[in-house]
Amino acid sequence: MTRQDTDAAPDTDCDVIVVGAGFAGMYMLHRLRGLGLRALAIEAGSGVGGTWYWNRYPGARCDGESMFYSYKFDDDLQQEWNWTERYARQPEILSYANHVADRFDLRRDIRFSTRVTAATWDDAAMRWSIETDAGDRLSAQHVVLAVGCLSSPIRPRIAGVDDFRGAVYHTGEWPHEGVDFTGLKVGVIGTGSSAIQAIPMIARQAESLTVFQRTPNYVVPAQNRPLDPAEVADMKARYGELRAMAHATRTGNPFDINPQSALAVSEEERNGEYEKRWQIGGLIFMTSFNDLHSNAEANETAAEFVRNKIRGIVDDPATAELLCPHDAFGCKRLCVDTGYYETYNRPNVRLVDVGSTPVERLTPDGLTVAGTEYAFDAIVFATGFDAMTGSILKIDIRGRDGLALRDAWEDGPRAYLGLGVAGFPNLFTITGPQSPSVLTNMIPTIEQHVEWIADCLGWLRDKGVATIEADPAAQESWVDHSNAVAETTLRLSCNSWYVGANVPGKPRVFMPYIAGMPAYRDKCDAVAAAGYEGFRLG
Ligand code: N01
Repeated sequence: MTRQDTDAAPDTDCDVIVVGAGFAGMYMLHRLRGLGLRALAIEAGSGVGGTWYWNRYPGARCDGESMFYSYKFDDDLQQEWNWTERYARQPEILSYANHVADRFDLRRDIRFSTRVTAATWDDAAMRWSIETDAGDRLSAQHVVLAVGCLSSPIRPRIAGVDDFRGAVYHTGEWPHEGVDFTGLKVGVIGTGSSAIQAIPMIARQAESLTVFQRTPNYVVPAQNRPLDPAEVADMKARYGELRAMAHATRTGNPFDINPQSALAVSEEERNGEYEKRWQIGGLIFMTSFNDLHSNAEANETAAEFVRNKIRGIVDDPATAELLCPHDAFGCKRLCVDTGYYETYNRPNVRLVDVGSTPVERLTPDGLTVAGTEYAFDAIVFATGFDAMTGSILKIDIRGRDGLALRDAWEDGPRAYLGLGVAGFPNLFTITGPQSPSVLTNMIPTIEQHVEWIADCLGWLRDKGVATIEADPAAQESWVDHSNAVAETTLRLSCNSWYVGANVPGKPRVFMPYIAGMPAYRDKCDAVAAAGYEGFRLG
């Protein structure tokens, strides 16, 4: 839709427009109401839940532990909700999101099935005008972008996509009614977290499954299991203490962090530590030693441990070697599975390397790689997202003097604390670039941002301040610091979505802030305590 005449009268006036009604948007709305502000959330989906509304592929579940991947802001809420598995499945997380929406009566202030298309700052009025694909015209003093970090699905530009006569799916836009693959020949493109969860499930249904792998990933077992009600009751009795423990870690997860170097112990002791964590299951493997992300030699010990696991699980040696990753361990997001490697022992599953020879094109019957045609009834793109900036830049955002955010971020995103952007007054991002976001347990991290923004808006109102905007010098200094910390790690050494490498033409910038939540939180608190130091107040 085209940008409307900015002089036309808005149909709704608010104090704050929140874009998105996932876990970030829902809590933001709740806190804004608590401040007595008039707030409205705009959501593209027909329901709440964000990521968990869209990602309904078979096997979708969170790889953060459910007792911790949940809100902690309301003790009654965390006491009354009962998680049934160590890692919750997508339908359970979506039910939880709906429960939260009902419990706090959020839906009356959410406009569903509506996508924000443009937001324009009016310097004279000191307000934002917002347009949507439903033709709404809204005005607000502040805008909060709660659009999610992995919410803009991408399909690779492969020739002939429209030629294929079978069904095509993307894991991030899965049909609500589900897909029955029984008796079908299925191709899956991609081997990231989504594919690794979907592949074992699809393999059980399909007549045959062919996986097209460009880069193998490190995968550790979830060791998922039902939660015992007695265990849940015990954890709930100690929830405050457990949450505080998680809060103090870099990622906001309840991980036992080994303070030793992987190179300071014998090989036997090192492998014993890896084996212990492999058996515990999940992302706790990442904290086996303190230098896995900073020291290449230490990193290689973890990498080789996982490769040996793959060689032990996968029967066919050639397939096992193809599945062995050679990037630095943990450079790409570590994947957590239930039966992923075992799936390659099934007679109906095969792996095709497209790292050396890419998928050439889709044909009416399937796709071709290196001159060989593979015939399919259905193709699943598990090809990921334009992460962290994709959903923000889809909106035509214009700040002071008509500055387009797309232009301001032409060389990569630049934001102060991942919360505000110079040139864009009264605009906040939740879990935005240059904040810890995707490197942490997202729901508690969302809570920290929402609470900081709510406190800020309350403070501005009490002081009679109309505008707040990141100071360009403070922003540059924060971005430089964020980049400098990233350079001390091995995370820049591979082509991950963290650096935008999965999107052709996207500037290569390590987008999240990697120094961890405690350091980040202290900085945010100090900025607020100093009267929002580094922001210009008007
Ligand atoms: O996406 P991805 P995802 N030809 O970008 C491949 C979170 N998440 O949806 O590595 C062939 O990781 C691409 O190959 P390469 C989590 O943070 C969490 O799986 O770029 N292949 C890669 O293998 C995760 O990291 C959970 O070489 C192509 C795959 O597609 C993030 O979301 C569950 C290709 C994309 O993997 C994204 O995960 C799911 C091409 N042209 C997701 N283009 C849990 O909590 C791309 N690929 C469990």
